[in-house]
Amino acid sequence: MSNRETDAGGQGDGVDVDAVVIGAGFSGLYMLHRLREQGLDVRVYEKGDEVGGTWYWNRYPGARCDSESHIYCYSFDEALHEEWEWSERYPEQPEILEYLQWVADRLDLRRSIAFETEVTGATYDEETASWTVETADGERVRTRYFITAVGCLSKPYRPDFEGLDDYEGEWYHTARWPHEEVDFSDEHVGVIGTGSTGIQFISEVGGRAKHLTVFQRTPNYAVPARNRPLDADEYEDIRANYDDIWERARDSRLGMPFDHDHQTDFGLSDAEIRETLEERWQQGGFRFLHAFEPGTVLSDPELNEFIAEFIREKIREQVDDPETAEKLVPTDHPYAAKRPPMDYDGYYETFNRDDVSLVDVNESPIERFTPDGIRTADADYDLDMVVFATGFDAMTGALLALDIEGRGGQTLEEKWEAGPHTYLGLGTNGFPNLFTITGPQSPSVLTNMPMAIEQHVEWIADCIEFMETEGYDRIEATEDAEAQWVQNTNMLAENMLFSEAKSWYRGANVPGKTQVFTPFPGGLDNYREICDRIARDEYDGFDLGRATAATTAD
Ligand code: N01
Repeated sequence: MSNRETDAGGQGDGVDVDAVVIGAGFSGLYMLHRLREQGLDVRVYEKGDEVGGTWYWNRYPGARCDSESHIYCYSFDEALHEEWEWSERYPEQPEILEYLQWVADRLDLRRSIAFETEVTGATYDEETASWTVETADGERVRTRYFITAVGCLSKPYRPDFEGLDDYEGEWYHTARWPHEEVDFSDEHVGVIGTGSTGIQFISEVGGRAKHLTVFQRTPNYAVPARNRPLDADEYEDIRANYDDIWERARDSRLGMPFDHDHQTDFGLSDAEIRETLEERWQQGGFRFLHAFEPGTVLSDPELNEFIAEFIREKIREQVDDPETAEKLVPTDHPYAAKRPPMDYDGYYETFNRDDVSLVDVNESPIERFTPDGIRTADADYDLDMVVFATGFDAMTGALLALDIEGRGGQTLEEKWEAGPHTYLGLGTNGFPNLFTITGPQSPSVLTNMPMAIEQHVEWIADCIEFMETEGYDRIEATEDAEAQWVQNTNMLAENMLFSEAKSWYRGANVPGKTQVFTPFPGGLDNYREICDRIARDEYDGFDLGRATAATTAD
């Protein structure tokens, strides 16, 4: 294999760099590291002025990861988890950001990253099997491999409410939170949205603001996280068992090393099911979802409804006012058919405070912003500040924003008009040498993300090594393999309860977006096996070849 790492100059075969990676979050950093280790010359473009990706942008009060810290990190380098120590069971945003900054320094990654550089376009050239990537500064760089590491939840979605321009208060989106501290103490604050983000924000800011008004459209099933500091003994235990922890996480449906108590509820009495759920409720977090095998929870309507009812009762117990409690109880979708959020600081109890109130915008829709606040169908709310916790144009938004043009001048936007079409979420027919880390139709957001990211990065790195060794310079998913993969993903989703929720998993949160279930719901363990088999079969379902120019020269 050629060692291509070069000084500033160009590459022997006419490209400027071997690989361009977009994004310097968990995926981009590891991709850069792996390819550099393989001797490739890699350039990373990052829009922010620091590494961190999601954890750079999402710095709203209360931002924390719902995956447990000891598994929300890289597993590929033992030294990294020997040297780093998390302070709490669930890591807070500043600590995750610090971790990624530390990794970037520890692996000397920064020298290959162009910060504050937005990629505005990428075009494929068939003759040379290369991509030309353009940045907002007008830089154009030619590369063999073009790898997106832009994250699944990185293009914020803000509803287009009438009158926002005339609103005289301050407003923020949680995913673009200012770097300076925002002082709520004297403010009447409104927050729109009660997804994972809204719930974290509300728990944190309820009681800190003079008054907090929560505008809720759909109530959610929030399960207690049971956060706490990690003590030295516990940490020692984690370190001593890391090999086993990683092996179990890799070999699991959700990328988490948790055992489930029961495969199904078959043969269990209601009292036994309740006892299991109660124990798991005390453990908290995603361990609750593992009371039963998560795939069963998401495909057995009766078991799911039993669990949903268990949570509804728990919500009612926590909220003093029965009318408010009923508004907070979800009834329109099965448990976990939308991403289940975590409750860190007594989310439901926040609504027992006099300085927090709940507005059900299903009953009384938001009509518009006024100069003083928000007008719903029933009332005007005077607000000094409004926070949009309204989520993301998920899974495809950030990819399509790159303005990617593939073979024959077809854009990715055109190709995905009826929803994303990929093979394994890694490649797309018509877009050779484009690899999409955690792309649509891969497990991504249905897992503990670092596990899914590492699997993708390693698969891509191995694929590139194979190409370099075998003398290929072009790889492209075939139309047939892609069609089958899309059909397979859709079929799996239709047989699960996901289809019963209007979620961002299906693009239902963004008006006008094509609605199709986007992540691969068959489990990270099964997905990994499929990807490994495809690699062993010399990339079955992909066309491997040489650039037209190279073929002609032969
Ligand atoms: O976004 P969301 P999020 N009028 O789309 C409401 C990850 N995450 O940022 O449900 C009124 O889930 C919308 O209402 P509805 C995690 O994967 C991870 O909270 O569509 N309301 C909903 O309540 C998560 O799932 C962590 O009816 C409107 C909310 O806004 C994903 O990010 C932490 C509205 C949006 O919820 C996204 O979560 C936080 C309108 N016009 C987040 N439009 C970790 O732990 C939207 N809403 C890693």
